[in-house]
This record gives sequence, C-alpha cells and structure tokens, in this order.
Amino acid sequence: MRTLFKGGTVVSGSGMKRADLLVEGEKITGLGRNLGAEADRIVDVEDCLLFPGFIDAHTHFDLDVCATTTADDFTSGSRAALRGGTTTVIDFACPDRGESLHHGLELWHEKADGRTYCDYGFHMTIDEWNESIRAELPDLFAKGISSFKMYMTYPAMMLGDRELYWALKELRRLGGTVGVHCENAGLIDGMVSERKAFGELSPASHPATRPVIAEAEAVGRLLRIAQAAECPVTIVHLTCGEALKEVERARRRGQKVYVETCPQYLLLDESVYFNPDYSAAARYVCAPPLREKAEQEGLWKALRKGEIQTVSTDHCSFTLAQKDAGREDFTRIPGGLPGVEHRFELLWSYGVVKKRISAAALCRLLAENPAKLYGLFPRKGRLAVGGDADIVVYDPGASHVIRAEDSFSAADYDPYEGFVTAGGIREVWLRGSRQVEGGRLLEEAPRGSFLVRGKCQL
Ligand code: DUC
Ligand code: ZN
Repeated sequence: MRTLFKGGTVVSGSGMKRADLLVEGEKITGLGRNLGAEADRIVDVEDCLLFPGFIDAHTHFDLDVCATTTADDFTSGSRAALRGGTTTVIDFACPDRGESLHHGLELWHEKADGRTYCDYGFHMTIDEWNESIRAELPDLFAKGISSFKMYMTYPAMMLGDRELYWALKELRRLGGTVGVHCENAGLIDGMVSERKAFGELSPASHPATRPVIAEAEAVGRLLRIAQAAECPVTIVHLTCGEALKEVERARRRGQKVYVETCPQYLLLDESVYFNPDYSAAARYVCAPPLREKAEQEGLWKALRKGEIQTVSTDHCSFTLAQKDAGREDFTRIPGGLPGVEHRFELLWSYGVVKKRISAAALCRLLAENPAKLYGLFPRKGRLAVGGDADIVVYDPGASHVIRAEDSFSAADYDPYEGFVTAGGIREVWLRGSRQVEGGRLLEEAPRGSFLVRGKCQL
C-alpha cells in the first residue's frame, strides 16, 4: 500500500518546506514536489503542517510511588501520548535497590509489551552502585538500553557523590547517555524538618522546601563530578535560571551538557501551591516544584538560543484521590503531573504562535534532538526517506480547549485545564498506519513496539 500525503508543509529541525510525502509499508519512501502518480491512496493535507512523530523521553507509566501506583499504565499513558502526536515514549525502568537491572528490565517489558499504543524504549534507573550492577551494564546495551538515570535526591534511590562518580566513569567508558535528577537531598530534608516542627504541613510548604538553590547546587555539583569523570550528562527537568548558569559554566569549561525542561516549568508557576483549597494545590505537587513565574522567560530564552535541547513531560499521573494522601502532611503527596497528551499542542500554541520559539526549534526539541540524544536517529525524529512513517498532521486553523473530561489520561484532572490551543492535531500515523483521526483513536489493539536504541548522536 502506497500512501501519498499531498499538498502539505513538512516541518523539520532546519525549517519548513512545501512537499508531498510518500509512505510505503512502515517507511517513508519519497519526499518532494508533485510525487506519487502511482499512490494507492491520497491523504489531502493542504493547509496542514506535517511533523515527525514526537518523542517524549521522560515518562513514568505504571510506576509505584509513595505507596501507590501511577494512574496511567502503559495502555492509558500511550493512548494519551499518541493522541497528542507523541509516537515514541522512553519510560524509566526502575528496579528497587537490591534487585538486578535485568530484573527491572524484565519487569518493564512485562508492564509494556503488548499493551502500548505507541513505540517505546526504556531508560534504566541505577539506584545503587556495586560490582554486580557494573557487570550487568554491557548486556543492557545489547538489549537496547543505552541511557541511564540517576537521582541525587529521594533516599530510597539516590546515589552519593562517590557512587555517582564511579557510575559516570563506567558509563562514559561504555558510551551510555546519563540523565540525572538534580536536587540537594540534605538541604530538602533539613527544610522539611523545620516546616514540620512549625506544623506547616500544607502544600504551600512544598515549593519552600525544594527551592531553586537546592536544584542549582545539585546541578553544579553533578557537573563537577561529571568533569572529574569526563562524562557527558543530561540534566533532566531543569526549572530555573540559577541551574542554567551552572550549565553555562560547565560548557565554558568544555564539558558536554544536555538539558531537558518540561511544559509545566514553562507554563505553570508556584502560585498554585498557595491555594487554600488542599486539592487545588496538591494536584500540582511535583519535583522539582513549579517555580516563580519570573523563571519562565529565562527558560523560553534558553530554548530559543539552543541552550536547552529537549522538552519532555515527566508524565507521572495520579488521581485527586491519590493526591489526597498528603492532607495531613505535604511530604506524603505522590509527586508528579500528567502532560504526555498536550505537550506538542501547548508548545506550538504558547511557544511558536507567541513567537517565543520557531517551528523548526520546536521540531528539534520534541523530535530531532531526543532522537539523536537517545540513539533513535535517523529512524525516528525527522520526516525523511528511509525513516519510520510516524507523522503528525497539524491543522493550524483549528482550536480547542483542554479539559480533563476530554483527556485520555487516567488522571481525573488536567493541570492545563482551560488552556486554549492554536491549532489542533488532525491525524497521527505510527509506522505507516493511521492511529488517530479528529481526536479519536482508531486502533482497538496496541501496536507499539519496543525500540532497541543505539548510542548518542547529538
Ligand atoms: N518527579 C516527579 O514529580 N515525579 C516523578 C519523579 C520525579 O522526579
Ligand atoms: Zn521523572
């Protein structure tokens, strides 16, 4: 079956051009003007933009957190992703301390295989460092896992500086990509104890106990450790200008540093935590927390200048009932926000249309850069001959209002409730098959496949 996308404008990391797109089976086989006299079917995309299927390199589906499990599993999470134009997610496999990385990998395959509507890969979380973990690493690469995550906070998962150093050195040797959650655990712990001593247990204490300096200190320390280990690193979910300054310093020293931020840090701010209605405030609890509004422009500027390479969501969803766990103590609120469904439309509407970033930059941030950083390029990340036919057809003339009741996530609220989009996704294709049309999912059965990923190309 040959399908011709006729009359559209193809967007890539380097710009936009009018071109037809020919798809055969799962692959793109032609790109140019006036293609395809011999096509079996024609999709009229006049007045539409064609984007490569987007990659969300930071999701948490079916994850146990704070004695509960995320609302979205791989089925509901990937349906939401696909509907929003995300055709690939990279989720975090998280073995508990004491379990092998291979056990974690098997567990994540059990959670995802045969249940996932978009394509998917896994990062591997390393939450302790010892000889047997080290010995497992080469085989993980052979199994398609080329990126790793480490935490500088959360006592059950964090690595100390010594272990971070050793792990980075080994991953550098093996050619792995490393993402790190940067917040100073001791500082947070001390501040939480102070708040508790004063009986200040509401969600308003959440941003106060995880301040910008706790993030910036950890970013600065990580980058010095990475310098010693001579290892490139990715700062995941960076939120603030102080942390960006640490990145700039490291880059000036000659270090390779990649940065990810998330839509919540670009579009929402900490004022929501001061709402006296517990549920209205608790729903926004995530780590790092939302910041002062003044931080947002700095992040947009860094996106514009190419100082931030990717925007992923850190999708980690809970229902309002789950968020209720912290009514008496804000530290018991399970942390995380849904977002996988709306990332592209939000960034198009509040980034490109508001002239904060270009369409090409958006394409780099959501597709091309994550594909390169996480070893999926050129199969994913651009619309080009030989690549997977993952295609988002965007109608810039449409519009809709984001509402929880319309969203596919299993969370029963939406942090972007009431946001109005400029444009709307008309269709989403996954490897040559139309999966979404007019906001409806067409396939009954999940079609996503596991992606064996290579090394960083960015
Ligand atoms: N932060 C969150 O808010 N949720 C999941 C993990 C994380 O680091
Ligand atoms: Zn995360």
